[in-house]
Amino acid sequence: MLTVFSADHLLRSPRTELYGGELVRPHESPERAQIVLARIHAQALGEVIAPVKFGMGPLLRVHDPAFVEFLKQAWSDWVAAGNRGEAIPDCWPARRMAQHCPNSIVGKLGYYAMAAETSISQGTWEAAGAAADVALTAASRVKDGAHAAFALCRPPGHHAARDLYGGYCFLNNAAIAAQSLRDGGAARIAILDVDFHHGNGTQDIFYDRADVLYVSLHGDPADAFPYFSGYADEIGTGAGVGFTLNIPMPPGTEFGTWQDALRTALVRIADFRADALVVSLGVDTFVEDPISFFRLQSQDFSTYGRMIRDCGLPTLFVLEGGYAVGDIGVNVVNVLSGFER
Ligand code: SP5
Ligand code: ZN
Repeated sequence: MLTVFSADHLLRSPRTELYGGELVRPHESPERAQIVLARIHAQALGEVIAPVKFGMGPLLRVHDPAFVEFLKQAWSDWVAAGNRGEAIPDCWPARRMAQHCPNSIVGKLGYYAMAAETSISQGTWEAAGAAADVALTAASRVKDGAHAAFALCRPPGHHAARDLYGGYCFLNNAAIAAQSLRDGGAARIAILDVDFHHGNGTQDIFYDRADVLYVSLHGDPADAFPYFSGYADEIGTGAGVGFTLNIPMPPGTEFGTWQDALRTALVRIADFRADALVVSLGVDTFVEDPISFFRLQSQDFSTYGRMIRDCGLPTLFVLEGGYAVGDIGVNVVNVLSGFER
């Protein structure tokens, strides 16, 4: 399988994550992508290429222009305002408050953030843009007839909505890629999100649409981030009713239960008759993941890679989460080689 990778992910290297009331070294770290890349080489998964630059056009197909402008300027505005640490919001437009975008950079951070753990740091915008180009380049190969491709994206994307960042995400790589496949002529795209967390951003972007099916398996939001999205009764709105499928699962979920949920997801995807499949591939379902509560073992990733292959659809894998850093390479490449087997 072809991999697309950009060393520009290294430009996203924040010092802080707000976690347990402390500022800790971020779980979403540069080592993650380097370890996945090393495993791809070690296992001879296939060619690794650099991305092509696509510019702003494809980003603006799914994101709000003012939000993208905010991301581009946030770090320099934050520094210009005299702040010494990394950029973290401290006030939000909560219930019954005004939904207006303020002038102040601190106000803007609260307006555009869906979570506060994600510090904005120097180079964040450049790395997020490179990750989107990685996804778009891999999508273009699938559009041109590749049976599959892997976008080794970092930072991840599935928590980023039309106009929200957070959950370690800034631009929604998978959604940008899915929309590019639609714009390239595919009538229907299915997105399968197997990251431990609900992809609130991807759901939000396609929630009122019948041309992009969003199916997610994740930790029950009653117990897990992002807490306010991913309940089973979220099924879409307007023309999109029935084109979002959420399968939340409780703490301690083992592979048997998860695999049953995947079968349900794959039946829905087959029924949808998609032209292509985008997989939001997070491996934070792993038993050793430090921030999650499913119990998948490394060999289970191979098993489900094969199950996804059995859909028989052209498939774009887009990297999302996975924080057991020592095992992330094995687990990701197990999915990809399980698919190729
Ligand atoms: C892309 C992705 O996987 N983003 C995940 C963002 C999760 N951010 C919040 C993590 C809070 C975890 N709290 C867990 C407590 C464990 N004891
Ligand atoms: Zn995740």
